[in-house]
Amino acid sequence: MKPLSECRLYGILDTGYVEQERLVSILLALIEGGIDILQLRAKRNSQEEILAMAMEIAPICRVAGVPFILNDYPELVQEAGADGAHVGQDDLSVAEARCLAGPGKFIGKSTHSPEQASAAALEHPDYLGFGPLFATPTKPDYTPIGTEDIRSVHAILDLPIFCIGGIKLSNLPTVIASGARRVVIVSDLLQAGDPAGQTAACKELLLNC
Ligand code: TZP
Ligand code: MG
Repeated sequence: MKPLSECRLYGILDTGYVEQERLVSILLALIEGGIDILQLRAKRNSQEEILAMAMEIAPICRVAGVPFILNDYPELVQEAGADGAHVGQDDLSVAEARCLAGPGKFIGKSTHSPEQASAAALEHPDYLGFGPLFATPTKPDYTPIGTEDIRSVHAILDLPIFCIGGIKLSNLPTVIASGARRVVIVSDLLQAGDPAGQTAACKELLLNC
């Protein structure tokens, strides 16, 4: 499995964009395009549905060498065969999530300001999400934080930081020029006419920075 330090492009299978029947075909397209790490984010599905989807996704990611992260539900990580869980500011602490997910699993944490990022780093997650940089329909209730703090957060914190929120192929050069090394892209990959091609184009920009 790819180490997190080598992961640059984080894809999310968000069931708000992808209906269950298309999950696997979109996943295969994201893998073909070169995503380095994948999350299942299913805010409106039951725990049983999430487990069923995760058990379908996990072996595909395993074969591809792509770490597979569950949004929320660290307690399902073992049963689902996932590689970790992602928690938000209002969720369990990193330590609690780690305890539930079990040894050797990744725990990531969302942050929405430099202060939250510094505080979260003290919990020793395996990686941070930092954003939303821009307004995004995927997380509509959050105020965008812009790109100006990206460089300073990277200068202070020594762990993988994935910038997130409203990032698209079209604005990725600006995000990279602002200091980002890793990004999460959701809707711009899932809604693309050619998700594999869109993923590959984003990956190429990240590899050249
Ligand atoms: N957390 C902060 S922004 C966001 C999440 C889950 C959504 C990112 O989605 P998109 O479609 O790439 O803007
Ligand atoms: Mg959460």
